[in-house]
Amino acid sequence: MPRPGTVPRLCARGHNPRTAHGTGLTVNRHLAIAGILWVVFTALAAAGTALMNPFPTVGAEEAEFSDHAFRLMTYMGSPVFGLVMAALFYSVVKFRAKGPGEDGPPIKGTGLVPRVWLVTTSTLAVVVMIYPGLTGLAELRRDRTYDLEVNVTGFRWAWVAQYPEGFSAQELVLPVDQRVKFNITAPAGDVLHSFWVPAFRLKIDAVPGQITNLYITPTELGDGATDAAYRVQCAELCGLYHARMSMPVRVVEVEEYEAWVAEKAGQ
Ligand SMILES: [Cu+2]
Repeated sequence: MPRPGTVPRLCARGHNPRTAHGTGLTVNRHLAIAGILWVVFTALAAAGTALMNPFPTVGAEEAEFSDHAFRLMTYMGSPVFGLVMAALFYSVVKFRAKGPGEDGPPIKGTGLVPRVWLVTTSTLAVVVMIYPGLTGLAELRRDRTYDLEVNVTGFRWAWVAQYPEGFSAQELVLPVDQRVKFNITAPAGDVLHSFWVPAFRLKIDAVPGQITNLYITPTELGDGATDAAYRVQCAELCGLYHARMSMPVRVVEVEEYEAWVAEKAGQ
């Protein structure tokens, strides 16, 4: 109760400042409920991450690497997602407009909450740039040894693979468990393309007149005829037939690969 002679301070809209705008609850109470919602939404997001498998076929060592990074970042994003959803959901339910023309009070972002938010999300962003970002990139590129070298050229709108034996093919056939160095390019005067095999995850630009490299070790047999993850797909919008700029990939046993090479080279 206010002491006799004192007038309880009211906000501009006539509400008691200790309760949040006519909801009858104190600010602390609102924060406590929203906090519980935050925990619930975070748990849901983390559980979804643990249960989901959104990845295409894992066809190479490098794919596991990439999937691990993706999953880790989804976990790290769960509390951020949970907080946004809790604030959104709670506001929609509790602070819903009572009628047309009613507007909420303006929020001035100079308090503790926006500062903590800014520092936390910036820190998270910098952390993922370093790990798994830069450290992962360094690890993927450290080993420059390879068993097989294949040149791949992308142009509007197809791919061609050139093998060391001197023949070229419009399918990419690779021996399983052999580390392959790809030399990727596009003809001068063409446009940028991007070499990407979903089953291998890694992706790199095919730049006209330049050579870029990727090192990939396929670990699972696969065939583009039955699994769309086994295809070279252009991943850089390059014109009218960009979406159809693909080439099937086959990962086969070493003996089968050698037989295929002998057959192609003998033609
Ligand atoms: Cu392209």
